This record gives sequence, structure tokens and C-alpha cells, in this order.
Amino acid sequence: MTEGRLPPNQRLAAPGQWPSVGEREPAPNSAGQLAPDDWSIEITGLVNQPTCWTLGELKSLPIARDFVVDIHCVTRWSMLDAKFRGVLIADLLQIAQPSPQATYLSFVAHSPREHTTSLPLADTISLGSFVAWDYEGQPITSTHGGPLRHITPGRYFYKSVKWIKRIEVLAEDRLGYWENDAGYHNHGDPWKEERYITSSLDRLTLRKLLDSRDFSDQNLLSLQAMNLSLCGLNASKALLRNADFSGSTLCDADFTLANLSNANLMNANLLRANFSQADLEGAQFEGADLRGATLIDCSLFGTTFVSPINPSATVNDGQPHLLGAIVDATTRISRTSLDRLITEQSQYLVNSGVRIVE
Ligand SMILES: Nc1nc2c(c(=O)[nH]1)N[C@H]1C(S)=C(S)[C@@H](COP(=O)(O)O)O[C@H]1N2
Ligand SMILES: [Mo]
Repeated sequence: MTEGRLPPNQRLAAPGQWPSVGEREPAPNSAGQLAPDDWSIEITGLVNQPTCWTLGELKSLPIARDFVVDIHCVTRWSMLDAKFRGVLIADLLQIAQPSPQATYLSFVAHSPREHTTSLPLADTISLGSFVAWDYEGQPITSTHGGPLRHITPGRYFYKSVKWIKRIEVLAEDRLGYWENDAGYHNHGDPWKEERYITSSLDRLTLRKLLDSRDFSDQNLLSLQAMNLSLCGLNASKALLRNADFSGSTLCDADFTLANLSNANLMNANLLRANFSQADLEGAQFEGADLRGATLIDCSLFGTTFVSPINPSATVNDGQPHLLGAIVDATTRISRTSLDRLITEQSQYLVNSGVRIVE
């Protein structure tokens, strides 16, 4: 039953398919990849008992237990009833004993960029944040953060680090990698759609920018650009995460190498627009006109081209209304990009006759 369990604007990943997002591999140590037997996790910082556990020690703790959780990625895919085995961070903290000033936790990955995220101590406990080694009865794969990953139910999945090696107990917050670098919302509640913080552009700057039709190389996170005339826009390499272009005219726009993850392009006129090498993860194209558009080597995880306008409303024949992108043989898309879509999405494009470029 998915009724009431999908937060706004989320969709189910294909059954049995767990998409991989962000870093793909942990950091190697001097002797190559760390073996599960050598894995350990420590709690440091404002605690009375700094403690380190090997993975073997964690697994044999009497507090090890099973978890069933719903996962919601900010790029709009969700996975319900995922089964893990692990231990609650609250239980590990009982052993490490946070001192009275302890207010935030920073979760650090053993990864190429020492990826981190953070949570208030109180939320860590109330949400039941945990570390896990098994998924559906099998060791978590390396791409998904095995041998040990962090999971925070009730927050977008960027609040769950892969290959966790350390929990630092702090008096003040230390923003995580995505929160600091990419404008991801620091609270990240999927039910409130706390995906991104909004950009701080003042109205005059925004006006000038829109008049120039030149967004190239600009940071325009969460830009509001609905129902505008922007034909021939140059947005190459622009950072447009979470931007709203719905209903705008963007024919011949250049979005090469742009970051449009989670952007809303619904009902936009995108005739001959170029999305080569653009990041379109979680972007929405329902109702957009994509004839003559180029979607070569772009990233299409969680991207949508078709959706029921309102799955609960039925018209005369009982069929739900579909809102789909307008595509035909003049719309070019790479096979590798197409393969990243969930089946219902790729099938819609294929059935509409897009030209697949090998
Ligand atoms: N070490 C590390 N952990 C990370 C990330 C990352 O890039 N590096 N990305 C985060 C994001 S944005 C998501 S959605 C999930 C993705 O986990 P998955 O690849 O297992 O689906 O991991 C989170 N944890
Ligand atoms: Mo994510």
C-alpha cells in the first residue's frame, strides 16, 4: 500500500531497483579497498566515553535489530519498506555518553571527499537514525554504502551517509557536503518538500539577468522563471537546481552542461533546446514541447516526461488523464541516458517515437 506514504512530488523507483546517487565508491586505504573485517566506526567529540567498534563488534551487540523504513531521495525517487539490519545511533550514544553541551552530530564518510552530513542530536534520536550492514538479508553493496552505512528515516536521503566511519558530537552545527555546497535544505523533511534553500537574488539583478537572456556559468539555484519569454536563452553551465521554468518559452535555449536537477520544465516550449551533458536528475518535463530537442549524454535519474494529471480523478471513460511531454523523431536522446529512466518513463518516450542515439 502506497496510499499516503509518498511525500509530495515523489515517485516509486521500479520494484527491486535501488538507484545509486552521489559518490559510487568508498575511499581506498593504502592497501587498496577496505575489507568489511577491517571496517570500524567511532564516536568522537563531546562524549564522556569516545568509543570505536569494529563491524564485527557492532553485529554482535545485543542491541542489533531489524528496521523497515521508507526512503525518499531529493531527486524524487522513493523506496518503501526497505529492510535493514543495524543498530540505532541512540543506542550507541548511550554507550558513548554525550556531554551536556552536545547538540549536533556530524556523520563522516570514509570516501574520496570525506563526505559528511549533519543532524541535531534530538532529531537523530526522535527519527531513529541508525547504521546498517544488511539490506534485505544481504550485506549492503559497496555502491550503496556497504559494509556500513547510515540511514535517517523521515529525511531526504542525503541525510544518510554511505561508508560511515565516524560520528562527531558537536556543540554547533557543521553543514554537510550537499547542504554547504549545493544549497540542499539543512532540515530536509520530504513531507514539507524541504529540498533546497532559495537563491538570494534581489529583484533588480533578476530582472537584468532575464533581460540579458544570458545565464551561462551563473548560480541560479531555485530561480523562479515561470511563464516567461526566453527564446534563445544561453544557460550553458548554469546552476539551475530546483529552478521553475514551467510554462516558459525556451525554444532554441542552450542548456549544455547545465545543472537542472529537480527543475520544473512542465508545459515549457523547448523546441530545439539543447540539453547535451546536462544534469536533469529529478527534472519534470510533463507537458513540455521537446520536438527538435537534444538529450545527449545527460543524466536522467528520476526525470519524468509523463504523469497522471490527477490519478484519483477519472474522466468519462474511467481512464486517468495523462500529461505527457510532446516528443517525436526529431527529439534525440542517448541510449545510455534513456536507460536511467524508470520503465514507465522510457516506454512513454520510446512509444512516442523519439530518436535513440547509440
Ligand atoms: N559518502 C556519501 N554518502 C552519500 C552521498 C555521497 O555522495 N557520498 N550522497 C547522498 C545522497 S544525495 C543520496 S540520495 C544517497 C544515495 O544513496 P544510494 O546511492 O545508496 O541510493 O546517499 C547519500 N549519502
Ligand atoms: Mo540525494
